Amino acid sequence: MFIHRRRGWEIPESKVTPEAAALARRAVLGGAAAAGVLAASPAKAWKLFSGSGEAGPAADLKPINAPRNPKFEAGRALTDEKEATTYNNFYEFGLSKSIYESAAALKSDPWTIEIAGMVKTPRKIGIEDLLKQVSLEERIYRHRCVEAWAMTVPWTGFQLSDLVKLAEPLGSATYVQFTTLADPKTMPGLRQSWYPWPYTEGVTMAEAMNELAFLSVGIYGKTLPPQNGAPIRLNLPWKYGFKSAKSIIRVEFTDQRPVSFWQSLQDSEYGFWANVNPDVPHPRWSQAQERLIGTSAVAQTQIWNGYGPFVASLYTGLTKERLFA
Ligand SMILES: Nc1nc2c(c(=O)[nH]1)N[C@H]1C(S)=C(S)[C@@H](COP(=O)(O)O)O[C@H]1N2
Ligand SMILES: [Mo]
Repeated sequence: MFIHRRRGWEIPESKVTPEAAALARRAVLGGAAAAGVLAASPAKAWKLFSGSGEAGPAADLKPINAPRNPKFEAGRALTDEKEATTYNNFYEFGLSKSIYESAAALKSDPWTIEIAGMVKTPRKIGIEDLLKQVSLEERIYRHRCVEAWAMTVPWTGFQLSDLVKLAEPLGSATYVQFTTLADPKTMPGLRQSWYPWPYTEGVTMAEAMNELAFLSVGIYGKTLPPQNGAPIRLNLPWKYGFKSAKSIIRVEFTDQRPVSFWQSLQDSEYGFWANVNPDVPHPRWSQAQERLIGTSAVAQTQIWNGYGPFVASLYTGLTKERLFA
């Protein structure tokens, strides 16, 4: 099931999918369109998601012509688009990296996001309505999976802080929790009923307001393919990739720290903060280096995935917190 590729540096094959391995240790696995280029102005962005009919296969992806924000330079080559769209983690569609074909079943149109919890007015908002109220831009971000591989991807989207402002949270809200789609009809992974579906993630309000926190609706200048989390997913590039929840259907504001999908499975390995740090090993492997997918290169991992100037100040004083696991 897992394709073995030769690399200059490797973690053992048994550890290539450690998130799956965490479950194996719990002895559960053995038991069981067409449109032309659209301007990225708020007025037109919504057209990306309305009236196109079927969602899914690569052929239906629509170009998005959003300006690139030059502030976010990756400092390394972009990952090949084919690699970034065929080597994925999306457990709702299966445990392997090759879920892109089964993910084509994801129905991302129509799509509604529920704004819930400690907000002025809880409500549901269609993605096209949401996109009328934001401006899209492109950002190249480094992506670092906890499994010690990495990519460099051009995302199209808007700051999470824009959504937070639209949601009008109460002053007492201190965390934001994201819930993602769990549709047993289209997601075969959900048959693995021992997982705590739906996949959820959470951040502090301060993290959500940080300018790096991004909600993406596209990659490589097109709408998101299903396997990358269509139609809308998080990107928190200073944190391990599992924090970047795909296919978000609900955003809840709360004063209780959310317990995420991975955290409830194995808190010691996939904690709440999960900030990238080369000096804090995963309990089962080093985090000092990362394989750059689609190449034979290995890079030295950087603290905060190299985004310290943007985010380090969020964490001053949090000495009692396990910030890096
Ligand atoms: N809903 C959902 N979101 C998810 C995951 C998942 O399994 N389900 N996997 C996470 C992990 S472990 C990683 S590394 C990234 C992978 O994103 P990519 O496939 O777009 O590179 O998505 C994250 N978001
Ligand atoms: Mo990951």
